[in-house]
Amino acid sequence: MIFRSTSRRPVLIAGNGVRQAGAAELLQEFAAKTDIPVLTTMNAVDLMQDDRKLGFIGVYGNRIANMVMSEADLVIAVGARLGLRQIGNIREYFAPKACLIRADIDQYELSRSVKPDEEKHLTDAKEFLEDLLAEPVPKYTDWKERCFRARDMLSAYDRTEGNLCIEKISSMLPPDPVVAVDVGQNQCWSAQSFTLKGTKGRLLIGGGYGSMGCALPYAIGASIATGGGTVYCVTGDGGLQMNIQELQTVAREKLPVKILVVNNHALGKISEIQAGSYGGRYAQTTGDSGYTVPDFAKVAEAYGIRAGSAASYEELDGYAGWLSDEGPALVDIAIAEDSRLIPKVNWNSKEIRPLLPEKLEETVRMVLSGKVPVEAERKENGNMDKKLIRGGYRGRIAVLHERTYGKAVAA
Ligand SMILES: Cc1ncc(C[n+]2csc(CCOP(=O)(O)OP(=O)(O)O)c2C)c(N)n1
Ligand SMILES: [Mg+2]
Repeated sequence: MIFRSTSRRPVLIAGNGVRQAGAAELLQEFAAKTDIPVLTTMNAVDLMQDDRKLGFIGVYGNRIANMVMSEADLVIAVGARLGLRQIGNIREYFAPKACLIRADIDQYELSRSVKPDEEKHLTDAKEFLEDLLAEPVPKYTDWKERCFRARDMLSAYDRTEGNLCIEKISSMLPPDPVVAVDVGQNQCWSAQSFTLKGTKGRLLIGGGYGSMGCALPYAIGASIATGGGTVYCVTGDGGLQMNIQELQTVAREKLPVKILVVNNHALGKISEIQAGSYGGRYAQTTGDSGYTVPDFAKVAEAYGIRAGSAASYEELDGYAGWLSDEGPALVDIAIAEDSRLIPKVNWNSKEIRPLLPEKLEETVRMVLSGKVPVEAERKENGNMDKKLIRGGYRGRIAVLHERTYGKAVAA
């Protein structure tokens, strides 16, 4: 037996190894059969999308995913190497209440322990999931519902302009889209905020390789591999400038690659570090410190690609037709130079910054830990909302209130 039936709050973390092993469908089957919440790593975030999405764990992971991890009492990690970015630098803070079971095909990864008493399975992810599926695992519907309820309670938080831009793009894509993303803030916003419709969509992410400029070649490769299929390429302005010559390949091959430049006119991921850790001493990362960008629409047009600029992601509606037709296209979407990447699990601590309002944090944790019956929790939310509205959170909490109650009524 792999599963521990005494567990009350189990989760499964799926890494990209699940897809590599051809077990993406088995994963869906396992999730549907057991109702065990499935979290992912950043590279595997496309394995659990649509209304099944709780998000990915780790430093820039979705807040709800990291909060669920901290309440889980059993973590089964499959095809996820659990590297530093996923578990943080203080191992005791990683899933502090949980027993850990790891399944990995790479002996080297397993030779490194994440928890002293972890159980390791050197095995193929598909075989492991098949074995798990054959076991009499109880159904965890109540726990799963709590996780999703907590997710909905947090849905008004952690949405910077970058997240909103990705949400907008995401809402305009057809079911099961193929999306290639680049490196930097745009990558993390994409992993956090894409919600792909359907079960077969792909987010092609370079992950730990961190190779700026990968998105456009990924998109070209994916389009050719699917017989000239439509592929969406989400890239930063810096990344696009790394492989901009590939626009010629897109034009020559007439590939339906739709390039969406999330353009903060900055090497945002680095300027953010310079802001936070180097006292705002920017160097070659922002307009004023020696980094500049060309007019991408004009550049694309010079390559013979249809192109336009959007002063804000809200203007993307004007380009809806371009996103669904046969030809290549580029839309340069402006966002603020100082748009930030949140939330972030603080190094050396378990804090997720920015901190949530204290009462909300407490309520979400109580919902997850099962200490609050659903009815009491609704009441609690009502009280909390009133308090926070007085505290000046009106806009954000109003959304929270509506969503929490909207769900409750629908249920
Ligand atoms: C080839 C390469 N050079 C440098 C880096 C370091 N690096 C990581 S993110 C980043 C900035 C990316 O800027 P941009 O493409 O505009 O994306 P943003 O973070 O602004 O979304 C840099 C320089 C890298 N990952 N790869
Ligand atoms: Mg940028």
